Amino acid sequence: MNDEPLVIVERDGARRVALLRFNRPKQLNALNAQVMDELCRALEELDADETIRCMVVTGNERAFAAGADIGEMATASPIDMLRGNRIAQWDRVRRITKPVIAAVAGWCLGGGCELAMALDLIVAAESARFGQPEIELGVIPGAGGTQRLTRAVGKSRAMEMVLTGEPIDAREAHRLGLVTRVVPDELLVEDALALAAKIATKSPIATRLAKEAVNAAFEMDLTEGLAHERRLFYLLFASEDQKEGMAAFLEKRKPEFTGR
Ligand code: DAK
Repeated sequence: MNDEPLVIVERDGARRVALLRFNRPKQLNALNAQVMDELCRALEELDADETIRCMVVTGNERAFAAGADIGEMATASPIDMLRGNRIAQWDRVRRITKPVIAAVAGWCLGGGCELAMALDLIVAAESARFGQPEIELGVIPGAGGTQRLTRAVGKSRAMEMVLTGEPIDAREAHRLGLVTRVVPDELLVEDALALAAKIATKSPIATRLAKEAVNAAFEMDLTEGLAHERRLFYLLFASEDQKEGMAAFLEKRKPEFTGR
């Protein structure tokens, strides 16, 4: 194990947000088991922390993450891949209930791109490059790249990216709907944190269920998804935040959401 943290966590208590920064710059933040473990632990800890309502995951100016660590996988057998806890780690990311924003500058490749897509939304710096280059390594994406990318950008574009391994730039990613916005590199982290802070002013119960409902759109057909959404909607009427939100509107004041 490395002594230095490979994921650095900074909390902003006043804005109720946290920033998680990959710290493996020499390897372009390649996601080895330790990085993934630290990321999962930090996200789970923040998910359980009532003082934090939204998280941002970022890398550095050269890379969000250039993929899973190729050195770790190069000589692996299928059984090594199966026995390692890689899949469990990726499932842990999916189980985070609070909104998580990916703030991407530079390379966002392979598992890095899959991780960004597994989070809730992506803010890109102008320098961001998204790609699934696994085909160059004689494999295919294995952590959602053929599934989430296809849902995000459509079959033809996903096919081209997965079959050629060629990356797309931030503008193209924005045009295709893979990212929510493109900002100058020097403003990336502050922009993503400001977005997180805005989300953090909402009811944390409502943001949690909103995340669950939007994610359900990827997993359910329309009839099932609409029924699921309606159940979550009804459930919110059991919250103090729903009473507060509607009372505040009628009293023409700002709501104070407590997460109860
Ligand atoms: N793994 C390990 N090291 C990496 C790396 C990676 N993915 N990417 C870069 N590095 C290292 C380089 O080896 C180099 O190390 P030194 O030689 O300095 O020791 C250092 O980072 C700087 O890289 P370069 O010298 O190559 O820098 P350049 O600017 O010239 O090129 C690049 C940047 C991003 C174009 C290039 O580094 C590159 O092509 N990197 C590999 C990108 C790639 O193929 N990524 C996909 C990996 S496969 C799963 C979960 C996850 C996955 C699959 C399954 N399950 C849960 C089932 C994911 C798979 C993948 O991501």
